[in-house]
Amino acid sequence: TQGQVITCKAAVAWEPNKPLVIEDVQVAPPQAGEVRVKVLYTALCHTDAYTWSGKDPEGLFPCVLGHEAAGIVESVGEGVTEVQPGDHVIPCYQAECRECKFCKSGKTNLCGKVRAATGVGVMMNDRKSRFSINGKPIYHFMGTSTFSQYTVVHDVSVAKIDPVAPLEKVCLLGCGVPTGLGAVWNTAKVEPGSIVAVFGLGTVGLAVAEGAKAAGASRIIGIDIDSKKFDRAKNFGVTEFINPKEHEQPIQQVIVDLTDGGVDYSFECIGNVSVMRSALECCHKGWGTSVIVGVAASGQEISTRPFQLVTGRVWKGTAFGGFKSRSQVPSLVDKYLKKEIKVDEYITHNLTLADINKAFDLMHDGDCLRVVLDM
Ligand code: NAD
Ligand code: AHE
Ligand code: ZN
Repeated sequence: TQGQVITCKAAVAWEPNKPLVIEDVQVAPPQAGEVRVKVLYTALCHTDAYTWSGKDPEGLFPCVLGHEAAGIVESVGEGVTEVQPGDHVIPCYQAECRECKFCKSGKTNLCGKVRAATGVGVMMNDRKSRFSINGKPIYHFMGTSTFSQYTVVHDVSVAKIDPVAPLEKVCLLGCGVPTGLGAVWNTAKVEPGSIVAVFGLGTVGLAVAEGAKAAGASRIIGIDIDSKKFDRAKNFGVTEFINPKEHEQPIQQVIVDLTDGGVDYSFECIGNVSVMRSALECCHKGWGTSVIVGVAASGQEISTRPFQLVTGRVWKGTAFGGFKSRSQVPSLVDKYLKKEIKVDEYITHNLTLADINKAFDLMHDGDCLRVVLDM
């Protein structure tokens, strides 16, 4: 198949909110600096649902969504040296070129090399898509487009992992789990003994709890409007639960009262701007730090009294938990193999690509964390 167009199945989002359609798509061979990957397993993340909804300013249609996956390199384009056909890989929506201003800064995991192209659904080389249906181009998404049996990614957007790792599990290390762990370890740098609040107990929030427990937090307060989430959350490290619906006072006040003035660290893992405010304002005066992890829709804005920051609270955000993708995803896979981090526990459902619309429906179900699709 090397050098040839591959025709395979992919779930195409033709329009916002319209059911995805399994189509025969043509996937062009990788050009210079590109890698064609046979995707074996992909999970669904709430960011896919967000873009599908039409609220993402970077959402372009028709497109192939998907960014949490694992697969095997099928072929590589000219000049690609770090991976070769047969390598097991995790596509990384957050690239790492190790050469740009961002990569060299030592201050961020964001990379500038291909971001301009991935934000508009094309590849960097010729600003065109590698996906088409009978000659009509279909946009890429987040530089990954994993809801396809084959995809083309930039070589700076693919992490080579230990071939021993079960791809049907480690696909989760492409987004949600690292995001939560890294928000705690890299962005907030939670110290032992800290009091932590986690808003939203989905995959990302539970990974925050897991990371906080590993970091030695003394209390991990989980906040969710669905009380059923608490039982499961205990297994991930949550020690106390609050349902804002069961309180008359603003939730930040409830938390401040429970913690002698506020928490040391808080994490918003929902994408709701009013919860982001609560998460900041439940932080302790003088040092409390709040990390925004959730993605809020276009047009939404955050607000608080500047006095909150003047008096020492810190507001931050994180993308992919601050992990440098190509360098650190392989180590996360190794940590999973050594049973130092959970992955299996976040998978609640397994389906096939043909059932992708059912998988999106399942995401609204309170019991659902990650659905993994066998491609
Ligand atoms: P999820 O839907 O599984 O989890 C959200 C949880 O929040 C649910 O348990 C829900 O019951 C709860 N919730 C909803 N409204 C609430 C409210 N008002 N108060 C308290 N709890 C509330 O989602 P997820 O897959 O865990 O993703 C969480 C967010 O993180 C999404 O916005 C996603 O787009 C974003 N995300 C960001 C990054 C990043 O790099 N920054 C990476 C992955 C995901
Ligand atoms: N296009 C969206 C941006 C969405 C966003 O913030 N994405 C996160 C990853 S979410 C993964 O589930 C991210 O890493 N952002 C950094 C980046 O470079 O995109 C919008 O709303 O505009
Ligand atoms: Zn995601």
